[in-house]
Amino acid sequence: MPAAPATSDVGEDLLEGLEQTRARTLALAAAISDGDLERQIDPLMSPLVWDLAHIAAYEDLWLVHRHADVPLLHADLAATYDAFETPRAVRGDVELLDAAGALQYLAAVRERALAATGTHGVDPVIHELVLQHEQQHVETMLQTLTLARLDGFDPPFRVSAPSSPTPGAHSGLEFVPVAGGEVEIGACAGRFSYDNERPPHHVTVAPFRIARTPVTNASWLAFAEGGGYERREWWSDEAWAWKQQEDITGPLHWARRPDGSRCELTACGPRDLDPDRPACHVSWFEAAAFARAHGARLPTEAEWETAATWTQRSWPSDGEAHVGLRDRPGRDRAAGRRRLRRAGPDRKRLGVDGDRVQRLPRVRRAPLSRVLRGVLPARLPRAARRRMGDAVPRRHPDVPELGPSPAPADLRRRPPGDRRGGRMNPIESAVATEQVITIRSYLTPGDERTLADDVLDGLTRPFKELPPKHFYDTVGAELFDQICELPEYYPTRAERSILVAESSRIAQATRAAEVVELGAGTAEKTRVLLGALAAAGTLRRYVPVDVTEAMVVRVADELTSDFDGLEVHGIVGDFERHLEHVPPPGDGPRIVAFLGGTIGNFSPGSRRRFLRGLARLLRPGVDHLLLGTDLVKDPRILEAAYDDAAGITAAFNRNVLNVLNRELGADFDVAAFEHVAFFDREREWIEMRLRASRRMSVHIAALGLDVEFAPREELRTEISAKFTPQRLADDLAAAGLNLEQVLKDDAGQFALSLSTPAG
Ligand code: SAH
Ligand code: AVI
Repeated sequence: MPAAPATSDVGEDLLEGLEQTRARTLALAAAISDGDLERQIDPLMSPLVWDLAHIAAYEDLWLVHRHADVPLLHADLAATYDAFETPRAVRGDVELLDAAGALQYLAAVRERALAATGTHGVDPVIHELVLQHEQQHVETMLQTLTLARLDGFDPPFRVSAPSSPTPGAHSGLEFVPVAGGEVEIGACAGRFSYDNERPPHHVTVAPFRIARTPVTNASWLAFAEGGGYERREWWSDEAWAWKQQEDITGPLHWARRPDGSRCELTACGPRDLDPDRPACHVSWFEAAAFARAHGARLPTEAEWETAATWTQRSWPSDGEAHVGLRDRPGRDRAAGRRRLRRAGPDRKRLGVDGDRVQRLPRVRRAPLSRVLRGVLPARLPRAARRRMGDAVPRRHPDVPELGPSPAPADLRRRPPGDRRGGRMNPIESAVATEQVITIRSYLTPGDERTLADDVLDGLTRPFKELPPKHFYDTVGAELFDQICELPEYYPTRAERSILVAESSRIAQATRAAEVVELGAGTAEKTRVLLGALAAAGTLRRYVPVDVTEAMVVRVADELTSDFDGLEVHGIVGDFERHLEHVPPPGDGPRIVAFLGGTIGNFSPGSRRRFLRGLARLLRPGVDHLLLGTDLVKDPRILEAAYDDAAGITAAFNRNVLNVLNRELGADFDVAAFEHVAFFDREREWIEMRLRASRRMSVHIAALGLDVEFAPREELRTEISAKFTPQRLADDLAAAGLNLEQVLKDDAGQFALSLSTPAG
């Protein structure tokens, strides 16, 4: 491979990378005392001074000695700092340079390396190798520091993957289809890569689906809390034996606080689990169990590489060196060797920032790159995991040499409480660029009061009770998603089957231009209806209303991607209090959809009041209410749906106590509450309760309240009313709605009704 002049693109890029990486190495060293640098923190790891001097020795060997044929600076140190001659096991016992000596060695070698590069140019392979080597050692040092858990360690850069800029918008379980076919994998010649990645070769990959973002802590937490580590059937024999023997109950650095909640032990000390960060430090066994629990499997290497290297192999193969570079606009890609997926302006790169993303179902352009931009900068430029692509360069505001800065302000998580209605907030400004999306949040700081009021009111009653809307934090929303997939939980499938069978007729009957959906959640089933309205050519706007902001943002993202030209006006708010903010109907008829049987979560009196409020959003004879109601049936079927064998509903139920612990500083011992679900045959509703397994006194700090639980005392968390045709007709009539059609699934388990206000 010919050397490139240092002034070429490649040369500049590599030299800049070397410089940035070194700044990072030095910043890390500066954050640690000499004593901690010099001692062996963990018998498995090298003393940190060994890593530092080894970086210098390696650079001297390759960039100076091998590249420019100049003798080593310290031939006497070569053996000590050769990874094979001095293996980890003995590095704590041999004599090493002290901290100052190691830093000096680094500086002296760098000077020589730059001089050698000046005379001999940049070698795209060797310079990249040295660069990646140093980056790996920064990671190794951070691993050591994670084991050390030094008091007050606070490096001037982020040491773990940052959180998603759109909180809750991704779970790591959103799958995209990849067509497969004959693809070329392996590393191209002329660029540095490890020998296990070469040579390039063709494999045939069957079509598959793959998650498009890393699995988040929220998803992993839901898995762990939902019994993921206890469910034998998700683990292979070998994995189970390992898990039992090692007593594995979660990712490596997760721990439990005394209150039972989980936290993460980082190099900077214990931290709250960030729900939006990628889950880290799990073994292959755990990852396989997680995948199985989600009806999936881990990808093969060929699948992963196919999905992750969308355009990588489409770089010129004319011998020109583009080592490890991101594609640049205008660079000729025509000579690409990849057969099936020639990169083009309309193709996306999965897992790679910065490029255009094709409109695929459930994949959006801007948010994907936003999320990845949030995730990628934690890596050093051109870290060994090059397949994921390079970070968009963003400089640290205070220490420019330290590389990428945190996400720009408009993409950062909003501070708690900054959720004023009507004002442009960061989420709005982030999505407003799409024009077709508007999202307004009506949850104000006062909404914490609503939770507090509900808790004060509900837990001081003789029969304790909480309203179900507080189930749906990020974890709760994810658990509800899992409930919808459970074999026992039939309502979602039944309602979906009605929509699949009847949506065209609903579209013909309503000619709706807009769908307002209350408690939209993931709007999974709504897509079927929207599809039919789009096919009928009437659909213009979708207005999801949900108390979970992340759901509204995600649905807006996904649906504008799925439906060309669809306008989305999202409302983050409480459908019991914020319906006045639903925009007036545009041109054309409107459907107000209230699906899933959520109407059943109201008590009978408030149910009718609520339906009356909905009727006010509708114009008689023009607009329709599309209401999903679960039907009365065999209590055994009903009770199984709310007390599933996998324990997901139990985890969903208990999660409301986690919400109280987190939001109100309560100290519920969550595990000490049993999940109870039964069908009240007289009232014909399901009740979910949490039963105290022993006497308990719970302190709720934000309310200055102590709540006593007697042994076996129960707290009602949800009712879910089931309907007879008569009850449905009576409720609608009482709300001034004329029932036009009742549609049922084949098994007669669930009903969808269409009604319109009486004129
Ligand atoms: N419609 C979806 C989701 C049902 S789950 C389906 O049929 O599968 C109930 C949804 O309503 C959740 O997304 C929850 O966040 C939302 N929700 C519950 N109470 C709410 C309230 N008071 N205001 C707004 N949204 C609410
Ligand atoms: C959202 N709602 C209709 C669900 C139901 O069935 O009442 C919530 C739920 N609770 C337990 N499982 C599902």
